[in-house]
Amino acid sequence: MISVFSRDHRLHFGKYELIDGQFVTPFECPERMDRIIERITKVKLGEVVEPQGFGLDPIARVHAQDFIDFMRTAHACWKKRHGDTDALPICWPSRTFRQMPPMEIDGKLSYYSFDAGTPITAGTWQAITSSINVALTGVELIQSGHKSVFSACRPPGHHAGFDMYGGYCFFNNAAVAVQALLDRGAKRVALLDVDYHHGNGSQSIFYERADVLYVSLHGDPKQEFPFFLGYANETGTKKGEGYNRNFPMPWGTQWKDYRECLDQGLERIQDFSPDALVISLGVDTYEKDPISRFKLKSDHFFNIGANIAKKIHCPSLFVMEGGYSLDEIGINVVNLLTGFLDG
Ligand code: Q9C
Ligand code: ZN
Repeated sequence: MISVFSRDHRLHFGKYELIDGQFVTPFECPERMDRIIERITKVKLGEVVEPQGFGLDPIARVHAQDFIDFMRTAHACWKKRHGDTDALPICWPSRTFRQMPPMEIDGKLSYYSFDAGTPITAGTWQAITSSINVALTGVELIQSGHKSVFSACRPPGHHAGFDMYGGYCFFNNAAVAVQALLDRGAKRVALLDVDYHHGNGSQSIFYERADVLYVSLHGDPKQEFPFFLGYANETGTKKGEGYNRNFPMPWGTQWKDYRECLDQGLERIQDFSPDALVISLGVDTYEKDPISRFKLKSDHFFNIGANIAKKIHCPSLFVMEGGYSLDEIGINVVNLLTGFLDG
């Protein structure tokens, strides 16, 4: 399988995220991607190519223009006020507050974000635009005839919505890829999200649409981040009614139960008969993931890949999302991709 990768991901490296009542070095760190690429090279999965540039227009197909402008200028504005530290929000426009972006950078960070785990740094803009280019180069390769492609996106994207960032995500790489596939002629695209966390951004972006089917397997939001989206009764609305499918699962979920949900999700995708499949590929479902609570073992990632390949026969773009166990992230990602190729 061909992979797309850019070293620019290293330019995003926050110093702090707020977790369990403390500021700690972010789990979402550059070493994650280094480990993945090391493993791809070691097992000779296939060629690794650099991304092309696509500009900002494909991002504006999914994200608000004011949000894109905010992202481009956020750290420079922050630096003027506070110096070259991580830009982090301090409060949120919760219930009963006005929903509008204020003038000052501190207020803007609060308005556009939904958590304090997603620092904006001096290199974040370059890293997130590069991550989008990695996804879009994947689209280009799919359209030039590759049956499957791995886009080694970092930072990840599935928590990012129309005008909202958080959960380590800024721009929604998978959603931008889905929209690009549609803009280039696909009639229906399925987005399968196997990251441990619900992809609230991806769900919201496509919630009213019937040309994109979103299927997600994740930790139950009544227990797990992002807490406020991802329930089974969220099925889409208006034209999109029936085109959103959530499989929330409890802490401690093992392969046997996970597999049943995966099969159901894949059956729904089969019925949809998509022209292309995008997979939001997170491996934070792994038993030793430091921030997650599912119990999948490394071998089970082969099975996930193989089950996808057995049931869905259309061009497939894998877009990297989460996974935080540094020692096994490369193994688990490559197991899933290899399982897909062998399946
Ligand atoms: N105690 C992705 O996997 N922090 N984002 C959770 C749990 C945020 C994960 C805190 C986790 C975001 C792409
Ligand atoms: Zn995740």
